[in-house]
Amino acid sequence: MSSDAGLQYPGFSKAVVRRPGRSIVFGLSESSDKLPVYEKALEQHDHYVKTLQECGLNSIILEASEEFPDSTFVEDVAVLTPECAIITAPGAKSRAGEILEIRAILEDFFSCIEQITSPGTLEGGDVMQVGTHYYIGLSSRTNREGARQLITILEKYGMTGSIISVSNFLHLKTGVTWVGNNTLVVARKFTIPADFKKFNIIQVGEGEGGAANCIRVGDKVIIPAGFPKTKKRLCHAGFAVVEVDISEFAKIDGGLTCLSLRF
Ligand code: CIR
Repeated sequence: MSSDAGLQYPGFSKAVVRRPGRSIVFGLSESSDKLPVYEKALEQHDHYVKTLQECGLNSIILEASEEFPDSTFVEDVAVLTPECAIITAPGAKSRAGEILEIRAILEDFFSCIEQITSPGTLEGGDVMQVGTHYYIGLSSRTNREGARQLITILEKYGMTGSIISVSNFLHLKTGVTWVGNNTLVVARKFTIPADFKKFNIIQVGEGEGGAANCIRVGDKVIIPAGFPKTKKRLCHAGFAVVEVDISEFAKIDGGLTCLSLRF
């Protein structure tokens, strides 16, 4: 496992995204009473997709689904690996139906599709890939059975997984993301487990909790706009940083990784 820690970040070439619908105002939220403004969310989403494209990803843009207010957060409904796609079993009841359409989309790109099944629950925001190893957060959305099923699937394809407890955060990747070069970006409230001691840790700046959820694409690290201290730390560590404003999505607990499935 430790040999995976220094691996190059995977060379993704594509991203699946789903445009937000007007129903985004009904998205689940634990952190704020503020409602996203639909028009602004659309604008920010366009800019997000453009940034992924500029970083070299071809985008597969799905139409909005009004039926599922949180469906723009496509990351939660699948875990994509180089060997297979795994359709998840969202722990949030209102999101369970989101998995149906995503399977049909992914069938065009993956010959092997697996599925997490009840009583297991798992959301992609709880899965952090580091090389061929996947850290799985146990959260209010992902249970031990869901994590166990995912580890069994990963092992079937020659990959590995292990469990990390998550508290204080919606998902594991709300508190920590891997940006390659053996480096994790970590929120200040995130309790660093012993398993993570082998990594270089970049702690986000004071008052910049939202900055822990970043995306590495090619040689760039995309961070949410408005976190200058964290940006400086990443630049200082040698990363090329690009900012994207996702303030409307943050109002309903969404971060940068949740808005795409990269593979
Ligand atoms: C939810 O609560 O499911 C959405 N409002 C936010 C999902 C964010 N997803 C993620 O961090 N992977």
